[in-house]
Amino acid sequence: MAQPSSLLGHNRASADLRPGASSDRLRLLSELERKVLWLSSWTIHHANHIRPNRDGLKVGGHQASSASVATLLTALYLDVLRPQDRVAVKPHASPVFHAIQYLLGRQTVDKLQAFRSLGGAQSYPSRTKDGDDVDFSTGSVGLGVAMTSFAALVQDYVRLQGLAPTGEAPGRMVAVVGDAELDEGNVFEAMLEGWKHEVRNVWWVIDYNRQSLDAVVSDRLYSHIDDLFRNMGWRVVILKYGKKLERAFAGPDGAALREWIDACPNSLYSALVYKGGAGWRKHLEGDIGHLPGIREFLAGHDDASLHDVMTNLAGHDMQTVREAFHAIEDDLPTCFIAYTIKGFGLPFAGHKDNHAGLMNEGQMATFQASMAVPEGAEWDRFAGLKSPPEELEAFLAAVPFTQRAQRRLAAAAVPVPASLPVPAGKRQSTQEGFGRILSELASGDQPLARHIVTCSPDVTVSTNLGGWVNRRGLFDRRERADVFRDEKVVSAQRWQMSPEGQHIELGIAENNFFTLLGALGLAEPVFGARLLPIGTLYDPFIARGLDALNYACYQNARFMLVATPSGITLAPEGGAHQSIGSPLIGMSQDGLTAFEPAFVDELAVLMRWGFEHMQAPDGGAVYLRLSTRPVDQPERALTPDLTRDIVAGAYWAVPPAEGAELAIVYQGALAPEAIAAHRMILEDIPGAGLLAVTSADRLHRDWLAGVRDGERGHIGRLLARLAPDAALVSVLDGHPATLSWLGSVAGHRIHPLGVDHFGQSGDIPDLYRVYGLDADAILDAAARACLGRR
Ligand SMILES: Cc1ncc(C[n+]2csc(CCOP(=O)(O)OP(=O)(O)O)c2C)c(N)n1
Ligand SMILES: [Mg+2]
Repeated sequence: MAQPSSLLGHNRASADLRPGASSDRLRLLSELERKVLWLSSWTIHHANHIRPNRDGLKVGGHQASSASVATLLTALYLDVLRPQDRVAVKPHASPVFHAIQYLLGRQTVDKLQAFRSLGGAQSYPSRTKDGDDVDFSTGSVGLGVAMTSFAALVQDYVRLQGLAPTGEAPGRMVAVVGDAELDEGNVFEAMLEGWKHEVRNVWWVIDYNRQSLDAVVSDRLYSHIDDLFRNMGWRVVILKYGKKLERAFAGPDGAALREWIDACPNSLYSALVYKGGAGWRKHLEGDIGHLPGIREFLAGHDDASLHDVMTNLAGHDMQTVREAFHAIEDDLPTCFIAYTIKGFGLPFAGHKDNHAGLMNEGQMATFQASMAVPEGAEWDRFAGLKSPPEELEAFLAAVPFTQRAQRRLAAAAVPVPASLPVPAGKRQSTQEGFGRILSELASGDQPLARHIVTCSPDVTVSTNLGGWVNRRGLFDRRERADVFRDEKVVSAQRWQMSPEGQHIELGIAENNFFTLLGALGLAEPVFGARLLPIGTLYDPFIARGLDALNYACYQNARFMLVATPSGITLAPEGGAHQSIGSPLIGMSQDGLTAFEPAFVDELAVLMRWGFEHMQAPDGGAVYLRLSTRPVDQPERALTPDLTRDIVAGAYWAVPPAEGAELAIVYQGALAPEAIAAHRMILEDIPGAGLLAVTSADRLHRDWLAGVRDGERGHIGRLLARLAPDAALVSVLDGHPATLSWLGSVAGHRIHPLGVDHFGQSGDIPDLYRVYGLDADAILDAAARACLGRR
């Protein structure tokens, strides 16, 4: 069996010295582990074979993946974890997680019976949809793993900053990892970043069943996995063989048996696991049967017990697993590589096609009999177990993990001032305005600023966070000098690092950036600390971390994403950096409200709203798409009506005459072109309106909600001023579909301008001309729109 390159003797824990540990404990845990295996298998079976199926679709659920971690998860939840620990369970072990919570009285039978159906236990553990206290959702493999590392960083941050409840020991951030999850690059990106930040209190427990979805993994693949971890400062604990195998190895010619199994290719081992005792016997006889000790060993076991010994991998050996977990007492990041068998204890154990395999009725009946679960008692918590229910009940009631009723925490809201300062300046970009607003906040002593934490994937300075960082410093667990400053090298940036710093500087990996934003954005429920995370990156590179962004939103993490520069307006910076589809991402991403202000006063309004939205019970994350283009700022007062409309997503910059036949609609950095074109149009169409859109996302959402109620929302009310057959010309530096739907609101004809191809460097006049976004292009579109009038 392929194994990590070295087995460290000192990592093999030998005795459980924990107070209270006893053979009783082991007996009860082993019994409950059986029950967990039963309940998880039965939950999936019930959903697929017993519950009525209305649409003919496969329901699914993963009996083999679940069986693989029954021991590990039972040991963790029923013995090892403490209330402050937080866990990401590999997605396909959801039934095991729910079964354990059910045993603990934290999950209902109704939800198990409704597994994978509406309102039931979720297919993959979900912190927002499941009621049994999922800490971190999983589903997209690799992301939950990385999440634990960033959560550990956030735990350090809130503790060192004095933002977390005091008097609590730090929790361990634990990921139960499918071995194929390590194919995902984001896991290694997270490891590297974790190493830079010296993360602590992270455990990754790898369910090393050497099988993925399609296949048995290559023998060579994992030969260096432990080195990889060690290079990143992790302790590696390899759990390979269980007590029965270890005993066999200690017997006559046991060394040969160990050598045989160590050398056994993954696929042969898996095939023999599937075939059972006779298969083991044949191969052992053929390969090492000439040795007297092996002959004796084989003669001493019937097929069933031979199979039992040969499949006694450490990940299924409760005693070995407990010893290993309890042996860790420090906070060094620790990776447990636990050898397991996919489908352990089930008829398709080890079969290469078992990922989606389900026991059929006959196999389930045999399995049920072997579990001694009487018919009708399938959901019973203790049926078929030997220990008396009172003893099991008492054991479960004393499980350390549940000794605190509430593991989800709350923190008081931070007051948000009635308005944020609008930086003075006749001509500035939204990106510059953002930097100045934050810088202003940094120099004050408002509680809001204390709770803001910023982060950026190596674009802190180029996204204008420099002023904030100069004042608030970088976060590091240790005090670190700013060498350039100490050496009197002139620089506009002060990079003082300390535990008080409020900026977390990341390497370039955007996936890490979004995972960190997710972890920071869950600081309240997970660590009881109120954070207002702001993350900056270049708008095009949202795509680079999109799955992690989606993952953060899926968990209802609260953060402010500031993406700048954006679109083709970054002009000379080149075609590779142009973002076209990001406004559509902003519109379509659930849990994220997207804005694209044109002016700095709008930005101040939206940031203020964002800080409240990030804290509201029914709020969410916020995305601000900004630009580096300096534009003339309007001289105006932010009246309550204007403020409200900026937040609602649009306002009339120039209101149309009642019944006007044309309106120009713009979003973001193209305001000057729209304003110029509109001014020219007024000569021919004096009543034409100019509509400023600050959030296509909010307008669209409100419109859709209104459509359901027979109304047209905020945008419907605005457009009602136009003639029923009026024309619209919309323009933005992004995909035209962002605004083209406006034509449907009141049945107006629309000419949507925007960017639908990209990749060209240039200056703004050239690019706007080439892509058809300049004032001339808007005028042309308006003329065509008016000519095409019915
Ligand atoms: C990002 C992503 N890609 C693909 C999948 C589909 N998928 C689900 S499980 C799986 C293989 C998982 O293997 P492993 O992590 O070893 O878990 P096991 O089933 O062996 O417990 C794949 C490819 C997914 N869930 N997420
Ligand atoms: Mg696997």
